[in-house]
This record gives sequence, structure tokens and C-alpha cells, in this order.
Amino acid sequence: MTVFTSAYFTMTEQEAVEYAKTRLNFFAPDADLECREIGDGNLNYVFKLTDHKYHKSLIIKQAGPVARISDEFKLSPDRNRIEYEILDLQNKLAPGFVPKVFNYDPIMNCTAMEDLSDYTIMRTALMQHKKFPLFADHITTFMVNTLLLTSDVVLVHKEKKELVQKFTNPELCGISEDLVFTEPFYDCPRNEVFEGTREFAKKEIWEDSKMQLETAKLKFDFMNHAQSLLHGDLHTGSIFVKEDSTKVIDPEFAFYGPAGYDVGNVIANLIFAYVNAKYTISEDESRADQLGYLKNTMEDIIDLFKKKFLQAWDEKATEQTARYEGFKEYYLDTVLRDTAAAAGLELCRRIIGLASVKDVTSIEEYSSRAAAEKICLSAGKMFIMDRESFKSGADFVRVLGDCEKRF
Ligand code: SR1
Ligand code: MG
Repeated sequence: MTVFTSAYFTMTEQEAVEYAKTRLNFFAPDADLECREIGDGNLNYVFKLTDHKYHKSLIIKQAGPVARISDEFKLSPDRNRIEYEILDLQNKLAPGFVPKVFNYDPIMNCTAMEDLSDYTIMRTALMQHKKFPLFADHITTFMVNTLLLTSDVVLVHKEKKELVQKFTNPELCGISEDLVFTEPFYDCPRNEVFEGTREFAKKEIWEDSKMQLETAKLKFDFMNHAQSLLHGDLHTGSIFVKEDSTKVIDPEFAFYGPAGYDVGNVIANLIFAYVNAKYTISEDESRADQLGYLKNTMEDIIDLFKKKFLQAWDEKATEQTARYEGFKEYYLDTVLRDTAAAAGLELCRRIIGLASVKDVTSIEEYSSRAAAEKICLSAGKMFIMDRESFKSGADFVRVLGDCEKRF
């Protein structure tokens, strides 16, 4: 019999079944269990356990000692603790927007959580050109609740500092510092650049020392501005959707950073869906329809975020100085500036850096993929360089239109 209580090891599917039977009080003793490892992310192992007798299912997510994307990334499996603790907290701050967690095991570094098989990963659904009209409303509630309610605006300063300590996440932050802020902005050997884009990246990004300077400022801000407890990797592969519900998963990159980082990541990933739709939908009417939906969603996300943020501020702010006239508007402006910057960084790093996105890499036709990538890089550059000027949803969407005209 396998022992799960003395030392950590990465499980096989069979061992995950044994683990569920002996360590979790979830399935009936006579359950008929089947297990499949379904992880397709860059870091972890995800076991889906199904009981064919009583029709129940469960996910066990286990952190491995190295990243799946590359064994260059050696990571402490303790990130699973961060993920468990933040899911628990997010469930209190934004009930219904994250999966339920049932158990965390600090020896096996795994968490048992709700199976969301009736949902689809949003990136996949958008690549199938589906629409989710409630998404903007859902994701803005999630972001306002998790970002504003963990900040000094709402939390008592001591409680906030305890959270900063608890969610200090040096290894995963180190990955973002390298992959998001540093490597895409020079000709780093670890970058994976599409041939049709290389010359453009060289001229527009690597040879632009003004842009490099701005990315250095943003990197230091990411490392030093402990404003809100971030999800830290809020792309469309970290979001499960169905028509009437949205669940945010995979918060293992969580830490205290600039609030706009999460919002900007959502916007950038909708732009990846946008260029995918633009270059892969052949029928004019369906293409215009999907592009219109994505533009409206981006605009709504920014405008709803602003509205809900100011409303939550009025209702929940406890810090005395946060109620001084003009302060909340000033603060929100800085969050929008950081949103634009984060959108720009994500757009550049997914095109140039190591961790690409399928929305773009699956565009088969060479010149279409190159055009899609150039739109993303130009928009990314504008978001970074002009970040102070973004005040509304319309401002964000306008960049996309301007960049589209160029290619
Ligand atoms: C080594 S991990 C590469 C990327 O995958 C994660 O989802 C994060 O986005 C990270 O940057
Ligand atoms: Mg992830």
C-alpha cells in the first residue's frame, strides 16, 4: 500500500485513486473510481477522479517540483499552500467565483477541489468563438472584491500586512519578473519568436531604449507596490466559463502587487481572442459579430470595474484618509494606468516570450499570424508608453482600432 503521510512524491493516476480512497473523505468506500490526469497548464498535475457508481467527481491538483513547460524552472511545491489559502480567502471575498476547496495536504502538496467539468476554459471557448454576455459583470465583481477588499483602503493596516507576509511568493513572482518584465524586452535566448514577427520585435521593441526604460519602471513597481492581493496570472486559461457562471482558478501566482495587474491581464487576453477571431473566422458577418462582442466586453470590463470600484469604496472604505475628497478618483486613475501597463506587458510577453498563447499560435496562415502578432505588439507598446492616458473602456478599445489599421 502506498504511504502518503511521510514524504512527498508526484503521483501517478493510480496513486491518485489510492490517495482519494485513503486520505479524502469524499467518495463512498465502494465507489467505482476512474482517474485521468488532465493538466494542460505550464506547471502542475491535475487529476480528475470520477466515481461511476454514485456519479460524483473531484479534482486533485498537485504541484510538481519542476514546471511542466520547462525543467529550467525548479519550484517549491509549497505554491500549492498559497493556492489553497487564497482560494479559501477569495471564496469569502467573492463568493461563487472560485472553485470550492475541500482539502489541502502539505506533505503531498496537493489540493482537492470542486470539479468544474461542466464549464469550459475561457481561452478554448473564445477560440471556438463563443460569447459570454455575463462575463464582464462577473469578472469585475470578482476583481473589485478581491482587489479593493484586500487593500489598505478597506483592511486594518495590521491585518493587511499579515496578508502581505502570508502571500509572499518569491518563486512564482520570480517567474513573472523574468518572463513578463525582462525577457520579452531584449533578444533573450529563451524567447520563442515567430519568424514573421522577429524583425518587427527587433525594431519596435528590442531597439527601443525608451520602451525598455518604461518596462524597468514597471518591473520595480510590480516588485515594490504591495497594493492588493492579486490573482497574479489572470489570463483566459485561468478562467472557467459557462453561460451563466464564471469561476476563476489557478491563483498560485498570488501576491501583493499593483491592482491593475489583474485587470490588464484580462484585457490583454481578450485582445488575443480578438486577433484570433479576426484572422480565423472566414464569414464576414460572424467575424464582425464576434469582434463587436469582444470589443464591447473589454469596454464594459473597464467601465464596470470603475463603477463597482467607486461604489465599493463608498461602502467599504475604513481608512480615514481614503475618504478625503478626490482621493478615490486619484487612486482609481492609478489603477487604470497600471491596468494599461499590465495589458501592454502581457501582450508583448505572450508574443515574444517563452509562454505563448494558443489563440495566436493556432493561426495557421503565416501572414495572418504575423499581422495578428504585430497588432498585439503595437497595442502592447501603446498601452505601456501612453499608460497615463487610459481613463475609460473606450480609451482601451480605441488602441485596438488604431493598431488594426496599421497591418
Ligand atoms: C514557467 S510558467 C510560464 C507561465 O505559465 C503561467 O501560467 C504563467 O503565466 C507563467 O508566466
Ligand atoms: Mg496557471
